[in-house]
Amino acid sequence: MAFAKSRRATPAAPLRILTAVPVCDGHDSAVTTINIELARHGLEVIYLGYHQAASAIVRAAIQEDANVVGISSYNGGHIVFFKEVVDQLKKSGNGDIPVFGGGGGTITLADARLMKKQGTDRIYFAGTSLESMMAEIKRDFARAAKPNARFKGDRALARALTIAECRAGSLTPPSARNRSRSRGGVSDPALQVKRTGSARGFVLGVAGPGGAGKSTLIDELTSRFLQSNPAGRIAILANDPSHPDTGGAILGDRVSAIYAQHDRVFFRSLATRGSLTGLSASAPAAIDVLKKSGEFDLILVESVGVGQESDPFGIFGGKQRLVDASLFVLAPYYGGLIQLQKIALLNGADLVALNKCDHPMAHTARAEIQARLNQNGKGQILHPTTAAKHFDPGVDQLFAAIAKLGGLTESTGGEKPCRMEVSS
Ligand code: B12
Ligand SMILES: Nc1nc2c(ncn2[C@@H]2O[C@H](COP(=O)(O)OP(=O)(O)OP(=O)(O)O)[C@@H](O)[C@H]2O)c(=O)[nH]1
Ligand SMILES: [Mg+2]
Repeated sequence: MAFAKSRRATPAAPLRILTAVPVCDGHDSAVTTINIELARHGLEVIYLGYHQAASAIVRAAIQEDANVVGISSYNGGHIVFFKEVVDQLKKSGNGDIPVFGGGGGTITLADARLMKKQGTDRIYFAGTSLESMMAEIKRDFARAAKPNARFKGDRALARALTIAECRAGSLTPPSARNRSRSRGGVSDPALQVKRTGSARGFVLGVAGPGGAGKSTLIDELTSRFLQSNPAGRIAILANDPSHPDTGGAILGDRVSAIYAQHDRVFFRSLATRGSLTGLSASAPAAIDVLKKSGEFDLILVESVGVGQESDPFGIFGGKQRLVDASLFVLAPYYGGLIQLQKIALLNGADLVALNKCDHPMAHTARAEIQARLNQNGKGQILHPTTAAKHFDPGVDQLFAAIAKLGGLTESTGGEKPCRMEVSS
């Protein structure tokens, strides 16, 4: 589906496929090839990465409300592994999500027959043309995203977000989009999930250039949240860009999300589907759904990698304000002083982090950015962070600042790793 060519007001939603690799034994290029090919054919690929347990794949499939799970396996053990994923999906009441995949020459015909009996939808063998495989996937795994009263817990929430995404459309003209947004408000029964309380949740928007470390930093902040709020739940809405030529997308923020495996984390990826704001057009409705669920103390919204002019969260008042506070994340290689002056979000962000402080340019960057913030005269403090390192004191301080703004319990310090309490 090409956004540029489509003129329909509400184009069919792209198929969302979750891909993962159980163990990477050196055969890492196959999943990359498959992901790229899927996106090239207009699919949204939620990529989980390597070394994924069956429970991790199942959790992600539920929260992402994936149409289908695709597993690439070259390390052996496929008969047991695929069965485990299928069984866990069924056991959790999500057996409607099919599981399929491939492993080149490592999965034999006899293996595939047995796997089919055990519930795997199908296996693609070496030699299958990529074109025919893509055509079959698009034909067989498309589905209408309808409300489903049987879905419980995270799947019910996930389906409400899917419906919000579909309703927001992509190429709808602004007037139609506003109508669809108001239809997509939580008064719409399709977007209501079982409420556990009144609307709540402190919403923090996280923006910054592509690759600055937003997702990694969010993951480290998640760890601090889990540690310091023993009963709280956190939601992450991770926006990534759709390709304007094909309509497909590689939604890759889960690759950095180690702590998304915790029971108290809800993680959902959103493709921009032609929206040029740095967020999916469904983001306002999605935030509403999460808030009205009453389940979350903190809701983090990651924008796509944004440029100098962007205002994804409406913090300058030109459009609806979507967040309670905003965090702008920069890496030390932003260019020079003139580039810093151009970045609008540095004027309005409540919090600013210079990430990748392990980089040789960080020292100079820190001085330049702090000077830029001083010129704003708003008392903005620069938080130096190294998100790639666990227990970074800069991330501790940043979390403390967020907790203060959001009325959350502050971290007790990063000396203890957060325990991964998972149910399966
Ligand atoms: C490239 C390759 C390598 C490269 C990997 C490079 C990399 N960075 O990935 C290198 C040279 C490193 C390598 C090394 C080895 N390899 Co090798 N390798 C291959 C080869 C030729 C292609 C794999 C590939 O990436 N294909 C590209 C994908 C897209 O195509 P495909 O694999 O044919 O998959 C099809 C479908 O299965 C499907 N598919 C695959 N995954 C998925 C996922 C989803 C979601 C979907 C929908 C579909 C799908 O898509 C394709 C459609 O045509 C395969 C042969 C084969 N075809 O399997 C052997 C193969 C997998 N390797 C093999 C072996 C033995 C090895 C080595 C042990 C060799 C050695 N003695 O050192 C090492 C082990 C690596 C290690 N442990 O470190 C054997 C495995 C035998 C077995 N039964 O286990 C194979 C089958 C070759 C053979 N016939 O003997 N290998
Ligand atoms: N050296 C170093 N690398 C980091 C740090 N934080 C993140 N990275 C790495 O930077 C790369 C990009 O990180 P992400 O967290 O995916 O960045 P992002 O801003 O979310 O990227 P997009 O969502 O694509 O815009 C990854 O390889 C991370 O491991 C850091 O503090 N130091
Ligand atoms: Mg990211």
